[in-house]
Amino acid sequence: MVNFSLEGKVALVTGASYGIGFALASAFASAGAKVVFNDINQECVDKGLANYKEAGIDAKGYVCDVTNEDQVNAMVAQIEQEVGVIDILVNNAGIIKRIPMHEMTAAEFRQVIDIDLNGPFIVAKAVIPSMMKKGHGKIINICSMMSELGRETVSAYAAAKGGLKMLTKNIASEYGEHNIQCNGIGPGYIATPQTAPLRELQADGSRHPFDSFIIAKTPAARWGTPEDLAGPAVFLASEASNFVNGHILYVDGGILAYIGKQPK
Ligand code: NAP
Ligand code: GCO
Repeated sequence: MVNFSLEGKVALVTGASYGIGFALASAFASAGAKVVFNDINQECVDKGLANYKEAGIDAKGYVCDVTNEDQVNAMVAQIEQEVGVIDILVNNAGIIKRIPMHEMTAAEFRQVIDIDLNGPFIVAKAVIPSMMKKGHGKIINICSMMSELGRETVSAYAAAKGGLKMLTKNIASEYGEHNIQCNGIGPGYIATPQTAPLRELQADGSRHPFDSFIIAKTPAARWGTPEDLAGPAVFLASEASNFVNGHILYVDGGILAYIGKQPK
């Protein structure tokens, strides 16, 4: 019997007050997991708690900046004390800066790398020792189309997400013998606050050019929703994927397979 259940598991999803993280944590709760999440300040955590309560989910929220190792270690210790050892980690927290590379400051570049790549390292490092003691664990890193492709203005983000793909493969390699599986999910273009600027209607009411571009590049001819990622995430968090390790599962509606719809 294939086991997709997360019953009795503790799942930490970083940056999960809303957006993709919220959808994944909600799916984990539906599969039986006890959900914990963090966000960067109490206001965001409180908003997240209200969102989970509205969805009928009893989640616990913690204030923690994933780039701050002391805060991360303290949060993990508090979760272990209050809820239990973390069985499933989703490194979801992330930012993007869309700036032409020759105009981007080194500080801006470093900030994206810090949150999108150093953060997942710090949080994974914090949860692995207890997973090793427990004899199992699941780590899911939220990668991107930019783990494989580049585009104008997202140099820092692509570098971070490309690095996150390789960090995923390295954690899989180093900890597979401890029955810890580390995989990535590579979402396509998903309708969340992070991509809202790319979907804004133009002054004349027409679609944003980038919106039309993504529709033409996606065989499904639509943007993804956070809920499109839920099933793949539950699969990778469950025992059904115990022999899947070091894999980046692209959930992109077919973007990476498609040259794009030819202009009429
Ligand atoms: P989002 O709506 O911008 O949400 C990102 C979350 O991360 C927010 O809750 C944010 O909190 C939190 N966060 C940012 N910096 C943090 C830090 N230092 N410590 C803790 N939390 C932090 O993004 P999203 O679209 O849901 O994306 C979630 C993940 O999926 C990101 O890693 C993103 O790169 C990736 N992704 C997104 C897409 C897409 O099309 N949307 C596609 C592929 C991959 P605050 O609100 O407090 O800043
Ligand atoms: C962008 C978008 C993308 C998505 C996602 C695609 O500006 O190109 O924000 O980067 O966020 O990462 O998979």
